Amino acid sequence: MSKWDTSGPVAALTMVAPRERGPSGMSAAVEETKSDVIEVDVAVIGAGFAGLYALHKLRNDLGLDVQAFENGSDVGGTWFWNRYPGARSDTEVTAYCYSFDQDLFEQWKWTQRYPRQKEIHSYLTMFADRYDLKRSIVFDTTIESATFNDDTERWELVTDTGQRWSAQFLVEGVGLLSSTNVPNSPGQEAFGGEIYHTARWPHHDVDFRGKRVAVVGTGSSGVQCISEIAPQCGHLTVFQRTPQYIVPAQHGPLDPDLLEKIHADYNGYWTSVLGSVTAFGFDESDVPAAGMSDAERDEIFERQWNSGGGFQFMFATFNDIGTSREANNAATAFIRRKIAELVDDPDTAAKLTPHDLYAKRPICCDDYYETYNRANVTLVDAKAHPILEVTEKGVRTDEGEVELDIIVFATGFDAVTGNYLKIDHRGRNGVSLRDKWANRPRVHLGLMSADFPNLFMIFGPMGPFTNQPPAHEVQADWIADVITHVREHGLKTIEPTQEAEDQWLAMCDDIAYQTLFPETDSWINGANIPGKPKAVMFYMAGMGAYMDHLRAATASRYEDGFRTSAEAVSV
Ligand code: N01
Repeated sequence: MSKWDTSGPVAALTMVAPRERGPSGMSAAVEETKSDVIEVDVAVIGAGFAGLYALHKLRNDLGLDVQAFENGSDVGGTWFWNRYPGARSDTEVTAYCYSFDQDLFEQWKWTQRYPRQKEIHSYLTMFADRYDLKRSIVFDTTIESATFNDDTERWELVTDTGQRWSAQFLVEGVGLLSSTNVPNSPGQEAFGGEIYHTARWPHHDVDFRGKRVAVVGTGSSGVQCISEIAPQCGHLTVFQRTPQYIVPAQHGPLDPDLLEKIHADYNGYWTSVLGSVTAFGFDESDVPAAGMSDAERDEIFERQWNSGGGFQFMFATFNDIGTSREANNAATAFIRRKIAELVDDPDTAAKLTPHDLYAKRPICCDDYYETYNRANVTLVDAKAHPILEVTEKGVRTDEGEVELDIIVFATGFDAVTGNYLKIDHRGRNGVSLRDKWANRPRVHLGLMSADFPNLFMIFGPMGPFTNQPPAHEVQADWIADVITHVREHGLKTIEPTQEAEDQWLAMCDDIAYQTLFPETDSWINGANIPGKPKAVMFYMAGMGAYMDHLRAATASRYEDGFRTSAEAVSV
């Protein structure tokens, strides 16, 4: 049983189970040399989609000595932690997987269009086994600090278990959406029932039968678990702070025609995925909604509503929903009408109806609005009536106490920067990453930060706002090329110049402010975390355009926008 299995409220609340350290997950060599510094070529942090591929690429393809670290007790990253009821990918699975190995793609049989957590976790386990990755991963281990030694020009890592490692290169795939956001309502310790966060779900089944359950939060995690828990429990109370626009997923078996199309032209399929804006694998629209009649628009929205998908609704219908107020208003008006049609009680429908822009990460979920027609579901407007305290029996708002057996926090993440800032990174001359990013994250190409040589962030801040697995592969391949370049040219370090980093940031801002995304508060711009600076954290021009920047850096053989160790010494 995993050490992360939690059965009581306190373990789940603190999100840190007591450490039961033992030899499991740690190689004998590591056990023996715990007090010594162990030297490797590359340290990889994280064993999710990103870390596993980076480990494979750098160790198996490049032949480097690579050690990976993972704070979970198994591979999977997001798909290790997010085991809540209803957890599944909302990206069509043919694009939510690795692309580099066609045999792997052909051999692994996905069962559904949007697979559940268990199936994706099995896929990643199979991937780790297929490429013999686990022997290079230390599990149950958190990197606490990463310090660049100016004399040796290597990274020195210290783990929470007291191990010390030294690596020339540090590759971090620590997760865009991994560092949990847990409300600190007073009284949580006193609650007599069970408390869970969706992203730290226990490994055992939670029995909802006959129970009074609350779900707090209605983002992607919340809507999935609300739809799944409602039919199982006694009574469900949903605490919704901000309503969102939710379209159906239209789950079902994988479309055999799509599979056949991919088999017929495997490389062509992935070229089109990587050349698109979202890298989601569907045909994006090149038609603007602005200027079309309402009837024409509604016909297209209706067709998409019936074929499902959140990104599809935003990007396959028209090409200007994220940029044009007129197009955005047309989309929101359509969804608002659907809510009114689907929800029986007009007061509940009114509470579920958003009035802001459709400019958060789009959500899809089947039967979401219909769930509120169930007699055992109550919706609370948590903006008007926030949870004031958790009591022994439930939660208290200004309307009184709601008695509960189980509280589920679906309250999201300190996204994008959260896990990077948990590690005490010190770059050249002791410069702290936390200080450098105090006002906003600063990362060139979403991959490297000035004064932090040889440190690579897969899906770091200022990277593309896209489907992740294909983008991870692209970034890890680019990192592998940079590392090869450094080694083949007898260099010791490489890092972006300050000028290049500043230019990248300015360009990301410029692009983002041409969209509507900065105008709504969400994890995309850090606005969901109290006190976190609100800032653009993505390159919003799409995957195809992003790849052009990576190709340009490679084509310049890292002359443009980078400095290497010899230059660094003389600066
Ligand atoms: O988190 P969120 P998420 N009291 O930040 C509310 C990916 N993902 O875990 O909007 C009461 O979107 C908060 O309210 P508000 C995907 O990229 C993918 O759901 O801040 N409520 C909001 O309703 C997704 O976008 C998949 O006012 C509080 C909710 O909690 C990203 O992860 C599945 C609160 C948080 O929504 C994040 O999704 C799951 C408080 N104190 C996740 N604090 C799939 O592929 C926060 N909230 C399907």
